[in-house]
Amino acid sequence: MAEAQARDIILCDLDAFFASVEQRDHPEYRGRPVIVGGSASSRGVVSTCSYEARRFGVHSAMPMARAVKLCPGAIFLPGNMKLYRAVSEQVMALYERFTPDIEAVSIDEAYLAVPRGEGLKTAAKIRRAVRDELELPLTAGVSTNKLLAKIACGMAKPDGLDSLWPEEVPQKLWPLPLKVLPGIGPVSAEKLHRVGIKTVGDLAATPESVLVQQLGQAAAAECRQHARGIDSRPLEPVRQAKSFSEEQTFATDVAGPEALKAVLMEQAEELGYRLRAAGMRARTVGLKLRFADYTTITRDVTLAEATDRDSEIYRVTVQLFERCGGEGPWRLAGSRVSNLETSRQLTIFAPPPGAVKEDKLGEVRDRLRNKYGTEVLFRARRLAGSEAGHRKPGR
Ligand code: TTP
Ligand code: MG
Repeated sequence: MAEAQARDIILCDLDAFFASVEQRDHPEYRGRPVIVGGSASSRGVVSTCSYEARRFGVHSAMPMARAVKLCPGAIFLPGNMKLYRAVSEQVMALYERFTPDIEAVSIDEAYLAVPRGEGLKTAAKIRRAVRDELELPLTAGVSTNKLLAKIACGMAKPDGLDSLWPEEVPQKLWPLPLKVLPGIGPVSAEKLHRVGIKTVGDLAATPESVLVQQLGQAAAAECRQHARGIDSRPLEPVRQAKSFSEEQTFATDVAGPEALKAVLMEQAEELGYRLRAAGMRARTVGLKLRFADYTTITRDVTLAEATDRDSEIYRVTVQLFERCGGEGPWRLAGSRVSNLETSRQLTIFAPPPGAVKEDKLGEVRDRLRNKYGTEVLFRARRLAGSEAGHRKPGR
């Protein structure tokens, strides 16, 4: 616990995440109510909505049919999970520049630990970086434990930053209604209201025996701790991805080696991008091929140096292809990078000639892609035929 006490905890939570991504990518949606979710006709529910829509009473998990009634003038969107997952990866990778101690708790929410005293300063920098580089609004709450960081974040929403230190609990937390405490849902709140407990301060002052009658032993003890701002849960760092892969089953078998190589080029660019977005490099690069008769081969090579460069991934998959790809035609081609390490473990060797230039180019490409999406950039060398077929990205 000594280590936990020496750190500040920041909770970062993007505002109206899916809706904000849509407003970022479609300027015409900005300032307007945007509702993302399933369709009303198929009994869909709201995933999330912009703050403009929240003013009409729309919220997550509400039946879409009700959202349509409350806010008929909104922009209704089905959402794009693949895009939101990719943006989430970028956001998490950005956090890694500020601290290695990150626990992602959902697609848009993560706890970060930083040295004691640096929480507010770091949170402000992170908010600015997410705003400048990814053009998304982020709210951050800072304290010395997860519970208070989470409550501080709730107080600062949207697009804000706030702290709630343990010594401020009586003055800032106790006047608030019970629902600000995670774990107190509408049912528990109702039970406590019935015995006159309305604020967090009321809860903190109630003898445990009274709470046990209302909530049961375990919940009663936890609620009393929470009402006093006490939370001993440690930060549990996320497990890193072990590999990234891309594969394509072709609509019609690919016959020529050049067309197959164009597919590998596209996959190398995708994998390089995903590695860089996650701040990682791969030591192993692999190739998977399926022939017209369904025979499948996989081969890989472990490199002397980990890489996140498209050209290096492509060089290795083409080498494997030339060695064991046979004559074709091919039904499926896949590329995979594994044996991942974080980019912070920098190479002690000088980069090979041309690498610096490519890294700069890669950086520009990544920025453009972050801004305008996947399909905007591709190398002229790619053949039109390689776009056909079914793509399956994986971890
Ligand atoms: P949240 O962080 O809970 O919500 P939010 O980011 O939309 O809004 P805010 O944090 O400002 O209150 O959830 C993150 C995303 O997860 C959200 O954009 C959509 C998705 N989600 C659902 O699909 N269904 C749900 O019921 C909830 C709560 C979220
Ligand atoms: Mg959010």
